[in-house]
Amino acid sequence: MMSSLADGIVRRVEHLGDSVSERFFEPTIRLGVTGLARSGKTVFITALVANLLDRGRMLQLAAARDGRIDAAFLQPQPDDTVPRFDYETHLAALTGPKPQWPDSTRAISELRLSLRVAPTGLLSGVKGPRRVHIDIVDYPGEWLLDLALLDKGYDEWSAEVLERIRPRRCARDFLTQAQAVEASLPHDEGVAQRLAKGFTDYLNAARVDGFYDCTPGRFLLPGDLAGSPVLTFAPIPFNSASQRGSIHREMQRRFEAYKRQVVQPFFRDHFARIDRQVVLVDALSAIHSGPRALEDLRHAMADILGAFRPGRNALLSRLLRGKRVEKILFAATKADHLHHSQHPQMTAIIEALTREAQDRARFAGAQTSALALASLRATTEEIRSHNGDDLPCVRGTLLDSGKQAAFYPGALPDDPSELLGPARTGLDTWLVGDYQAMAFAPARLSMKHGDGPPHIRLDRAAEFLIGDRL
Ligand SMILES: Nc1nc2c(ncn2[C@@H]2O[C@H](COP(=O)(O)OP(=O)(O)OP(=O)(O)O)[C@@H](O)[C@H]2O)c(=O)[nH]1
Ligand SMILES: [Mg+2]
Repeated sequence: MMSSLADGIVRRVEHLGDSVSERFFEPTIRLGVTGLARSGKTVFITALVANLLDRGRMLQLAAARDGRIDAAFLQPQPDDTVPRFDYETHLAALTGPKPQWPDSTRAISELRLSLRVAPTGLLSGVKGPRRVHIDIVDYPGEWLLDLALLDKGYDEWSAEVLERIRPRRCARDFLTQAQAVEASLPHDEGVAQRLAKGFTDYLNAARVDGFYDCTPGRFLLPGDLAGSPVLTFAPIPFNSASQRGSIHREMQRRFEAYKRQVVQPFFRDHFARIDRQVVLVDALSAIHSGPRALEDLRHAMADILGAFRPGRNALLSRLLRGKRVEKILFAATKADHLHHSQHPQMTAIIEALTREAQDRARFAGAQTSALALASLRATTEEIRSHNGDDLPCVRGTLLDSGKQAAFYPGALPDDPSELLGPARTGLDTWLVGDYQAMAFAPARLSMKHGDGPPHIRLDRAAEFLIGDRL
Protein backbone atom coordinates (compact mmCIF):
# COMPACT_ATOMS: atom_id res chain seq x y z
CA MET A 1 0.00 0.00 0.00
CA MET A 2 2.69 2.41 1.15
CA SER A 3 5.03 1.58 -1.65
CA SER A 4 2.44 1.86 -4.37
CA LEU A 5 1.34 5.19 -2.96
CA ALA A 6 4.93 6.40 -2.87
CA ASP A 7 5.42 5.02 -6.32
CA GLY A 8 2.45 6.99 -7.53
CA ILE A 9 3.77 10.19 -6.02
CA VAL A 10 7.24 9.70 -7.44
CA ARG A 11 5.81 9.00 -10.85
CA ARG A 12 3.65 12.05 -10.71
CA VAL A 13 6.57 14.18 -9.64
CA GLU A 14 8.67 12.76 -12.43
CA HIS A 15 5.94 13.49 -14.87
CA LEU A 16 5.65 17.03 -13.64
CA GLY A 17 9.42 17.36 -13.87
CA ASP A 18 9.31 16.24 -17.48
CA SER A 19 6.82 18.79 -18.55
CA VAL A 20 8.53 21.58 -16.66
CA SER A 21 11.93 20.83 -18.14
CA GLU A 22 10.41 20.31 -21.55
CA ARG A 23 8.74 23.65 -21.36
CA PHE A 24 11.82 25.26 -19.96
CA PHE A 25 14.37 23.81 -22.34
CA GLU A 26 12.20 23.19 -25.35
CA PRO A 27 9.90 26.15 -25.68
CA THR A 28 7.03 25.89 -28.11
CA ILE A 29 5.71 28.80 -30.12
CA ARG A 30 2.22 28.36 -31.48
CA LEU A 31 2.07 30.47 -34.61
CA GLY A 32 -1.37 31.11 -36.07
CA VAL A 33 -1.58 31.92 -39.78
CA THR A 34 -4.88 33.33 -40.93
CA GLY A 35 -6.48 35.52 -43.57
CA LEU A 36 -9.59 35.53 -45.69
CA ALA A 37 -10.00 33.03 -48.52
CA ARG A 38 -7.24 33.18 -51.14
CA SER A 39 -5.20 35.64 -49.11
CA GLY A 40 -2.13 33.41 -49.45
CA LYS A 41 -2.01 31.31 -46.26
CA THR A 42 -0.95 28.00 -47.82
CA VAL A 43 1.78 29.57 -49.94
CA PHE A 44 3.01 31.59 -46.94
CA ILE A 45 3.37 28.55 -44.68
CA THR A 46 4.97 26.41 -47.38
CA ALA A 47 7.48 29.13 -48.27
CA LEU A 48 8.21 29.96 -44.64
CA VAL A 49 8.92 26.35 -43.74
CA ALA A 50 11.03 25.79 -46.88
CA ASN A 51 13.05 28.91 -46.04
CA LEU A 52 13.51 27.87 -42.43
CA LEU A 53 14.74 24.45 -43.54
CA ASP A 54 17.14 26.05 -46.07
CA ARG A 55 18.05 29.41 -44.67
CA GLY A 56 20.22 30.96 -47.41
CA ARG A 57 17.65 33.66 -48.13
CA MET A 58 16.78 34.50 -44.51
CA LEU A 59 19.33 37.20 -43.76
CA GLN A 60 16.86 39.39 -41.89
CA LEU A 61 16.22 36.58 -39.42
CA ALA A 62 19.07 37.33 -37.02
CA ALA A 63 19.48 33.76 -35.71
CA ALA A 64 19.79 32.47 -39.29
CA ARG A 65 22.14 35.25 -40.39
CA ASP A 66 24.40 34.69 -37.36
CA GLY A 67 24.50 30.97 -38.03
CA ARG A 68 22.91 30.11 -34.68
CA ILE A 69 20.35 27.73 -36.16
CA ASP A 70 22.24 24.40 -36.31
CA ALA A 71 19.41 22.37 -37.73
CA ALA A 72 15.76 22.53 -38.70
CA PHE A 73 13.49 19.54 -39.09
CA LEU A 74 9.83 18.64 -39.34
CA GLN A 75 8.41 16.59 -36.48
CA PRO A 76 5.10 14.95 -35.64
CA GLN A 77 2.71 17.65 -34.44
CA PRO A 78 1.35 17.56 -30.88
CA ASP A 79 -2.38 17.56 -31.79
CA ASP A 80 -3.54 14.18 -33.01
CA THR A 81 -6.95 15.25 -34.25
CA VAL A 82 -5.95 18.23 -36.41
CA PRO A 83 -5.08 17.42 -40.05
CA ARG A 84 -1.40 17.86 -40.81
CA PHE A 85 -0.50 20.78 -43.10
CA ASP A 86 0.45 18.98 -46.30
CA TYR A 87 3.80 20.68 -46.69
CA GLU A 88 5.39 18.17 -49.06
CA THR A 89 2.50 18.24 -51.57
CA HIS A 90 2.26 22.04 -51.53
CA LEU A 91 6.02 22.44 -51.93
CA ALA A 92 6.10 19.93 -54.78
CA ALA A 93 3.33 21.88 -56.55
CA LEU A 94 5.19 25.18 -56.16
CA THR A 95 8.69 24.04 -57.01
CA GLY A 96 8.13 21.19 -59.47
CA PRO A 97 9.14 21.27 -63.14
CA LYS A 98 5.69 22.69 -63.98
CA PRO A 99 5.13 24.98 -61.02
CA GLN A 100 1.54 25.43 -59.87
CA TRP A 101 -0.17 27.22 -57.03
CA PRO A 102 -1.49 24.80 -54.40
CA ASP A 103 -5.19 23.94 -54.23
CA SER A 104 -7.48 25.85 -51.96
CA THR A 105 -7.43 24.34 -48.46
CA ARG A 106 -10.41 25.71 -46.52
CA ALA A 107 -9.91 24.07 -43.14
CA ILE A 108 -7.60 24.03 -40.18
CA SER A 109 -4.25 22.24 -40.39
CA GLU A 110 -1.05 22.15 -38.43
CA LEU A 111 2.68 21.48 -38.82
CA ARG A 112 5.51 21.28 -36.29
CA LEU A 113 8.91 22.61 -37.29
CA SER A 114 11.69 22.25 -34.76
CA LEU A 115 14.88 24.30 -34.73
CA ARG A 116 18.11 23.50 -32.91
CA VAL A 117 19.51 26.83 -31.82
CA ALA A 118 22.92 27.65 -30.32
CA PRO A 119 22.61 29.65 -27.10
CA THR A 120 23.56 33.31 -26.95
CA GLY A 121 24.89 35.61 -24.26
CA LEU A 122 26.51 34.65 -20.97
CA LEU A 123 25.48 31.03 -21.09
CA SER A 124 26.69 30.37 -24.62
CA GLY A 125 29.95 28.82 -23.40
CA VAL A 126 28.38 26.42 -20.91
CA LYS A 127 25.06 25.44 -22.38
CA GLY A 128 24.43 23.17 -25.33
CA PRO A 129 22.01 23.97 -28.14
CA ARG A 130 18.31 24.38 -27.38
CA ARG A 131 15.38 23.04 -29.28
CA VAL A 132 12.55 25.40 -30.15
CA HIS A 133 9.33 23.97 -31.58
CA ILE A 134 7.20 26.08 -33.87
CA ASP A 135 3.67 24.77 -34.24
CA ILE A 136 2.19 26.48 -37.27
CA VAL A 137 -1.59 26.49 -37.39
CA ASP A 138 -3.36 27.45 -40.63
CA TYR A 139 -7.02 28.43 -40.22
CA PRO A 140 -9.54 30.44 -42.26
CA GLY A 141 -10.01 34.08 -41.21
CA GLU A 142 -13.74 33.61 -41.81
CA TRP A 143 -13.84 31.51 -38.64
CA LEU A 144 -12.75 34.52 -36.59
CA LEU A 145 -15.63 36.54 -38.00
CA ASP A 146 -17.97 34.03 -36.39
CA LEU A 147 -16.96 35.35 -32.99
CA ALA A 148 -19.46 38.17 -33.45
CA LEU A 149 -22.26 35.58 -33.64
CA LEU A 150 -21.66 34.48 -30.06
CA ASP A 151 -23.02 37.74 -28.68
CA LYS A 152 -26.21 37.54 -30.72
CA GLY A 153 -29.45 35.64 -30.64
CA TYR A 154 -30.99 34.29 -33.81
CA ASP A 155 -33.58 37.07 -34.18
CA GLU A 156 -31.05 39.87 -33.83
CA TRP A 157 -28.60 38.20 -36.22
CA SER A 158 -31.31 37.46 -38.72
CA ALA A 159 -32.66 41.02 -38.76
CA GLU A 160 -29.15 42.46 -39.08
CA VAL A 161 -28.14 40.24 -41.96
CA LEU A 162 -31.35 40.84 -43.91
CA GLU A 163 -30.95 44.59 -43.46
CA ARG A 164 -27.30 44.62 -44.51
CA ILE A 165 -27.68 42.53 -47.64
CA ARG A 166 -30.87 44.21 -48.87
CA PRO A 167 -29.12 46.55 -51.36
CA ARG A 168 -26.91 43.81 -52.79
CA ARG A 169 -27.69 42.55 -56.24
CA CYS A 170 -26.25 39.12 -55.44
CA ALA A 171 -28.75 38.78 -52.55
CA ARG A 172 -31.90 39.31 -54.61
CA ASP A 173 -32.81 35.67 -55.17
CA PHE A 174 -32.26 34.73 -51.58
CA LEU A 175 -34.21 37.74 -50.27
CA THR A 176 -37.19 36.85 -52.47
CA GLN A 177 -37.01 33.29 -51.20
CA ALA A 178 -36.76 34.39 -47.54
CA GLN A 179 -39.67 36.84 -47.89
CA ALA A 180 -41.89 34.06 -49.17
CA VAL A 181 -41.37 31.86 -46.11
CA GLU A 182 -44.11 31.78 -43.49
CA ALA A 183 -41.88 31.36 -40.45
CA SER A 184 -44.70 30.43 -38.08
CA LEU A 185 -45.68 27.33 -40.09
CA PRO A 186 -44.58 23.95 -38.77
CA HIS A 187 -40.96 23.10 -39.50
CA ASP A 188 -40.40 21.27 -42.76
CA GLU A 189 -36.91 19.93 -43.51
CA GLY A 190 -37.32 20.53 -47.26
CA VAL A 191 -38.03 24.22 -46.66
CA ALA A 192 -35.08 24.53 -44.29
CA GLN A 193 -32.74 22.88 -46.77
CA ARG A 194 -33.86 25.09 -49.65
CA LEU A 195 -33.41 28.19 -47.50
CA ALA A 196 -29.96 27.11 -46.36
CA LYS A 197 -28.99 26.40 -49.95
CA GLY A 198 -30.31 29.77 -51.11
CA PHE A 199 -28.37 31.49 -48.34
CA THR A 200 -25.18 29.55 -49.09
CA ASP A 201 -25.48 30.40 -52.80
CA TYR A 202 -25.86 34.04 -51.84
CA LEU A 203 -22.76 33.89 -49.59
CA ASN A 204 -20.70 32.37 -52.38
CA ALA A 205 -21.90 34.99 -54.86
CA ALA A 206 -21.18 37.75 -52.33
CA ARG A 207 -17.63 36.59 -51.99
CA VAL A 208 -17.16 36.55 -55.75
CA ASP A 209 -18.53 40.12 -55.80
CA GLY A 210 -15.83 41.14 -53.34
CA PHE A 211 -17.84 41.25 -50.09
CA TYR A 212 -15.97 39.98 -47.08
CA ASP A 213 -18.73 39.74 -44.48
CA CYS A 214 -19.60 36.22 -45.58
CA THR A 215 -20.56 34.58 -42.29
CA PRO A 216 -21.38 32.11 -40.77
CA GLY A 217 -17.91 30.99 -41.85
CA ARG A 218 -18.68 27.27 -42.15
CA PHE A 219 -21.37 27.86 -44.75
CA LEU A 220 -18.61 28.59 -47.22
CA LEU A 221 -16.17 26.10 -45.80
CA PRO A 222 -18.36 23.28 -44.46
CA GLY A 223 -15.80 20.44 -44.54
CA ASP A 224 -17.30 17.36 -42.93
CA LEU A 225 -20.25 19.36 -41.56
CA ALA A 226 -21.75 19.73 -45.05
CA GLY A 227 -25.45 18.90 -45.03
CA SER A 228 -25.70 18.60 -41.23
CA PRO A 229 -28.44 20.44 -39.30
CA VAL A 230 -25.96 22.92 -37.74
CA LEU A 231 -25.47 24.28 -41.25
CA THR A 232 -29.11 24.04 -42.33
CA PHE A 233 -30.47 27.41 -41.25
CA ALA A 234 -30.76 30.89 -42.75
CA PRO A 235 -31.91 34.37 -41.74
CA ILE A 236 -35.66 34.82 -42.35
CA PRO A 237 -38.01 37.72 -41.64
CA PHE A 238 -40.10 37.19 -38.54
CA ASN A 239 -42.31 39.42 -36.47
CA SER A 240 -44.48 37.56 -34.01
CA ALA A 241 -44.00 35.19 -31.09
CA SER A 242 -43.09 31.75 -32.35
CA GLN A 243 -44.74 28.42 -31.65
CA ARG A 244 -42.93 25.28 -30.66
CA GLY A 245 -42.13 23.21 -33.72
CA SER A 246 -42.34 26.15 -36.13
CA ILE A 247 -39.80 26.90 -38.84
CA HIS A 248 -38.69 29.93 -36.85
CA ARG A 249 -38.08 27.91 -33.66
CA GLU A 250 -36.07 25.31 -35.52
CA MET A 251 -33.95 28.00 -37.20
CA GLN A 252 -33.34 29.52 -33.79
CA ARG A 253 -32.34 26.15 -32.35
CA ARG A 254 -29.90 25.40 -35.17
CA PHE A 255 -28.32 28.84 -34.96
CA GLU A 256 -27.65 28.20 -31.26
CA ALA A 257 -26.28 24.73 -32.08
CA TYR A 258 -23.92 26.28 -34.64
CA LYS A 259 -22.60 28.67 -32.00
CA ARG A 260 -22.23 25.97 -29.36
CA GLN A 261 -20.95 23.09 -31.47
CA VAL A 262 -18.97 24.82 -34.19
CA VAL A 263 -17.88 28.29 -33.12
CA GLN A 264 -17.10 27.69 -29.45
CA PRO A 265 -14.97 24.56 -29.98
CA PHE A 266 -12.80 26.38 -32.52
CA PHE A 267 -12.10 29.22 -30.10
CA ARG A 268 -11.54 26.85 -27.21
CA ASP A 269 -9.39 24.22 -28.92
CA HIS A 270 -7.41 26.31 -31.35
CA PHE A 271 -7.67 30.05 -31.06
CA ALA A 272 -7.14 30.25 -27.30
CA ARG A 273 -3.77 28.49 -27.58
CA ILE A 274 -2.13 30.78 -30.13
CA ASP A 275 0.96 32.78 -29.04
CA ARG A 276 1.83 34.67 -32.20
CA GLN A 277 -0.39 35.49 -35.14
CA VAL A 278 0.08 36.56 -38.72
CA VAL A 279 -2.93 37.97 -40.59
CA LEU A 280 -2.50 37.89 -44.36
CA VAL A 281 -4.32 40.40 -46.53
CA ASP A 282 -4.62 40.50 -50.31
CA ALA A 283 -5.00 44.28 -50.40
CA LEU A 284 -4.11 44.69 -54.07
CA SER A 285 -7.06 42.54 -55.18
CA ALA A 286 -9.41 44.58 -53.00
CA ILE A 287 -8.06 47.84 -54.45
CA HIS A 288 -8.57 46.40 -57.92
CA SER A 289 -12.18 45.45 -57.07
CA GLY A 290 -12.92 49.05 -56.10
CA PRO A 291 -13.75 51.33 -53.14
CA ARG A 292 -16.57 49.20 -51.75
CA ALA A 293 -14.42 46.10 -51.62
CA LEU A 294 -11.65 48.04 -49.89
CA GLU A 295 -14.04 49.46 -47.30
CA ASP A 296 -15.52 46.05 -46.75
CA LEU A 297 -12.05 44.60 -46.29
CA ARG A 298 -11.30 47.28 -43.68
CA HIS A 299 -14.40 46.25 -41.77
CA ALA A 300 -13.53 42.58 -42.01
CA MET A 301 -10.03 43.31 -40.68
CA ALA A 302 -11.43 45.22 -37.72
CA ASP A 303 -13.83 42.34 -37.01
CA ILE A 304 -11.14 39.69 -37.37
CA LEU A 305 -8.89 41.58 -35.03
CA GLY A 306 -11.74 42.05 -32.58
CA ALA A 307 -11.01 38.46 -31.62
CA PHE A 308 -7.59 39.55 -30.35
CA ARG A 309 -9.10 41.97 -27.88
CA PRO A 310 -10.02 39.77 -24.96
CA GLY A 311 -12.66 41.23 -22.73
CA ARG A 312 -14.81 41.98 -25.72
CA ASN A 313 -16.45 38.64 -25.42
CA ALA A 314 -17.37 36.75 -22.27
CA LEU A 315 -16.58 33.31 -23.68
CA LEU A 316 -13.18 34.43 -24.95
CA SER A 317 -12.24 36.07 -21.66
CA ARG A 318 -13.10 32.85 -19.89
CA LEU A 319 -11.13 30.72 -22.34
CA LEU A 320 -8.07 32.93 -22.39
CA ARG A 321 -7.92 33.55 -18.64
CA GLY A 322 -5.48 36.41 -19.02
CA LYS A 323 -3.34 34.70 -21.67
CA ARG A 324 -2.95 36.80 -24.77
CA VAL A 325 -1.47 36.72 -28.22
CA GLU A 326 1.94 38.34 -27.84
CA LYS A 327 2.56 39.53 -31.39
CA ILE A 328 0.41 40.16 -34.42
CA LEU A 329 1.77 40.78 -37.89
CA PHE A 330 -0.41 42.21 -40.66
CA ALA A 331 1.09 41.26 -43.98
CA ALA A 332 0.00 42.42 -47.42
CA THR A 333 0.72 39.35 -49.53
CA LYS A 334 1.66 39.00 -53.21
CA ALA A 335 3.93 42.08 -53.10
CA ASP A 336 5.72 40.64 -56.13
CA HIS A 337 2.83 42.11 -58.17
CA LEU A 338 4.40 45.49 -57.44
CA HIS A 339 7.79 46.93 -58.31
CA HIS A 340 9.78 47.48 -55.09
CA SER A 341 9.50 51.26 -55.55
CA GLN A 342 5.78 50.85 -54.74
CA HIS A 343 6.24 48.72 -51.63
CA PRO A 344 6.34 51.67 -49.18
CA GLN A 345 2.93 52.80 -50.48
CA MET A 346 1.59 49.28 -50.09
CA THR A 347 2.88 49.10 -46.53
CA ALA A 348 1.24 52.45 -45.75
CA ILE A 349 -2.04 51.14 -47.14
CA ILE A 350 -1.94 47.95 -45.09
CA GLU A 351 -1.08 49.98 -41.99
CA ALA A 352 -3.98 52.35 -42.57
CA LEU A 353 -6.32 49.52 -43.46
CA THR A 354 -5.63 47.76 -40.20
CA ARG A 355 -5.04 50.84 -38.04
CA GLU A 356 -8.22 50.48 -36.05
CA ALA A 357 -7.58 46.81 -35.56
CA GLN A 358 -3.95 47.43 -34.61
CA ASP A 359 -4.86 50.03 -32.06
CA ARG A 360 -7.19 47.57 -30.42
CA ALA A 361 -4.57 44.86 -30.35
CA ARG A 362 -1.99 47.21 -28.86
CA PHE A 363 -4.51 48.14 -26.29
CA ALA A 364 -4.72 44.49 -25.39
CA GLY A 365 -0.97 44.28 -24.89
CA ALA A 366 0.07 42.62 -28.14
CA GLN A 367 2.94 43.98 -30.19
CA THR A 368 1.86 44.63 -33.79
CA SER A 369 3.60 45.34 -37.07
CA ALA A 370 2.66 45.65 -40.74
CA LEU A 371 4.61 44.88 -43.89
CA ALA A 372 4.26 43.96 -47.57
CA LEU A 373 5.68 40.57 -48.53
CA ALA A 374 5.68 37.94 -51.23
CA SER A 375 5.85 34.40 -49.91
CA LEU A 376 6.97 33.13 -53.29
CA ARG A 377 8.32 35.60 -55.74
CA ALA A 378 6.86 34.93 -59.20
CA THR A 379 8.10 38.03 -61.03
CA THR A 380 11.17 40.06 -61.93
CA GLU A 381 11.29 43.86 -62.10
CA GLU A 382 11.77 46.09 -65.09
CA ILE A 383 11.26 49.72 -66.07
CA ARG A 384 9.28 50.29 -69.26
CA SER A 385 8.69 53.56 -70.98
CA HIS A 386 5.13 54.38 -71.84
CA ASN A 387 4.09 57.67 -73.47
CA GLY A 388 7.33 59.24 -72.32
CA ASP A 389 6.95 58.04 -68.70
CA ASP A 390 9.07 55.42 -67.00
CA LEU A 391 6.74 52.85 -65.50
CA PRO A 392 8.08 50.53 -62.79
CA CYS A 393 6.73 47.12 -63.90
CA VAL A 394 7.00 43.50 -62.92
CA ARG A 395 7.34 40.67 -65.42
CA GLY A 396 6.15 37.11 -65.10
CA THR A 397 4.26 34.24 -66.69
CA LEU A 398 0.53 34.90 -66.91
CA LEU A 399 -1.51 32.25 -65.14
CA ASP A 400 -4.20 31.80 -67.79
CA SER A 401 -2.25 32.07 -71.06
CA GLY A 402 1.20 30.93 -69.97
CA LYS A 403 2.66 33.93 -71.83
CA GLN A 404 5.31 36.26 -70.45
CA ALA A 405 4.08 39.79 -69.79
CA ALA A 406 5.12 43.00 -68.08
CA PHE A 407 2.54 44.47 -65.74
CA TYR A 408 1.97 47.84 -64.13
CA PRO A 409 -0.84 47.84 -61.55
CA GLY A 410 -1.31 51.64 -61.40
CA ALA A 411 0.16 54.38 -59.22
CA LEU A 412 -0.58 53.72 -55.56
CA PRO A 413 -0.90 57.03 -53.70
CA ASP A 414 1.71 58.06 -51.12
CA ASP A 415 -1.09 58.97 -48.76
CA PRO A 416 -3.32 55.93 -48.14
CA SER A 417 -6.27 58.15 -47.24
CA GLU A 418 -6.56 58.93 -50.96
CA LEU A 419 -7.83 55.37 -51.27
CA LEU A 420 -9.44 54.80 -47.89
CA GLY A 421 -11.31 58.13 -47.91
CA PRO A 422 -13.34 57.44 -51.09
CA ALA A 423 -13.79 53.87 -49.84
CA ARG A 424 -15.43 55.16 -46.65
CA THR A 425 -17.79 57.42 -48.53
CA GLY A 426 -19.09 54.46 -50.54
CA LEU A 427 -18.06 55.47 -54.06
CA ASP A 428 -18.61 52.84 -56.74
CA THR A 429 -15.39 53.41 -58.67
CA TRP A 430 -12.09 55.16 -58.04
CA LEU A 431 -12.18 58.78 -59.17
CA VAL A 432 -8.50 59.02 -59.92
CA GLY A 433 -6.36 56.11 -60.94
CA ASP A 434 -7.35 52.71 -62.09
CA TYR A 435 -5.90 49.62 -60.51
CA GLN A 436 -5.23 46.44 -62.35
CA ALA A 437 -4.84 42.97 -60.98
CA MET A 438 -2.97 40.19 -62.65
CA ALA A 439 -2.46 36.56 -61.78
CA PHE A 440 1.00 35.16 -62.39
CA ALA A 441 2.01 31.53 -62.38
CA PRO A 442 4.81 30.57 -60.01
CA ALA A 443 8.16 30.86 -61.76
CA ARG A 444 10.35 27.86 -62.54
CA LEU A 445 13.07 27.78 -59.95
CA SER A 446 16.66 26.72 -59.97
CA MET A 447 17.69 26.89 -56.35
CA LYS A 448 21.24 27.02 -55.05
CA HIS A 449 22.13 24.47 -52.39
CA GLY A 450 21.18 25.92 -49.01
CA ASP A 451 18.71 28.43 -50.44
CA GLY A 452 14.96 28.25 -50.01
CA PRO A 453 12.51 29.50 -52.66
CA PRO A 454 12.74 33.24 -53.51
CA HIS A 455 10.54 35.60 -51.51
CA ILE A 456 10.19 39.22 -50.50
CA ARG A 457 10.55 40.06 -46.79
CA LEU A 458 9.54 36.63 -45.56
CA ASP A 459 12.67 36.79 -43.40
CA ARG A 460 11.52 40.07 -41.82
CA ALA A 461 8.17 38.50 -41.09
CA ALA A 462 9.92 35.54 -39.43
CA GLU A 463 12.17 37.86 -37.39
CA PHE A 464 9.17 39.72 -36.05
CA LEU A 465 7.17 36.58 -35.33
CA ILE A 466 9.76 34.24 -33.80
CA GLY A 467 13.13 36.03 -33.80
CA ASP A 468 13.02 37.00 -30.13
CA ARG A 469 12.64 33.38 -29.06
CA LEU A 470 15.61 32.03 -31.03
N1 LIG B 1 2.44 36.29 -57.20
C1 LIG B 1 2.12 35.71 -56.05
N2 LIG B 1 0.92 35.13 -55.91
C2 LIG B 1 0.63 34.54 -54.73
C3 LIG B 1 1.54 34.52 -53.63
N3 LIG B 1 0.96 33.88 -52.60
C4 LIG B 1 -0.28 33.52 -53.03
N4 LIG B 1 -0.47 33.91 -54.32
C5 LIG B 1 -1.69 33.74 -55.14
O1 LIG B 1 -2.81 33.66 -54.26
C6 LIG B 1 -3.50 32.43 -54.45
C7 LIG B 1 -4.00 31.92 -53.11
O2 LIG B 1 -2.91 31.50 -52.32
P1 LIG B 1 -3.12 30.38 -51.19
O3 LIG B 1 -1.85 30.32 -50.41
O4 LIG B 1 -3.65 29.14 -51.75
O5 LIG B 1 -4.24 31.13 -50.34
P2 LIG B 1 -5.07 30.56 -49.10
O6 LIG B 1 -5.28 31.73 -48.19
O7 LIG B 1 -4.41 29.34 -48.55
O8 LIG B 1 -6.44 30.19 -49.84
P3 LIG B 1 -7.61 29.22 -49.29
O9 LIG B 1 -6.96 27.95 -48.87
O10 LIG B 1 -8.49 29.08 -50.47
O11 LIG B 1 -8.26 29.99 -48.19
C8 LIG B 1 -2.50 31.51 -55.12
O12 LIG B 1 -3.16 30.53 -55.89
C9 LIG B 1 -1.70 32.48 -55.96
O13 LIG B 1 -2.37 32.76 -57.17
C10 LIG B 1 2.82 35.16 -53.81
O14 LIG B 1 3.69 35.20 -52.92
N5 LIG B 1 3.05 35.74 -55.03
MG1 LIG C 1 -5.06 27.53 -48.16
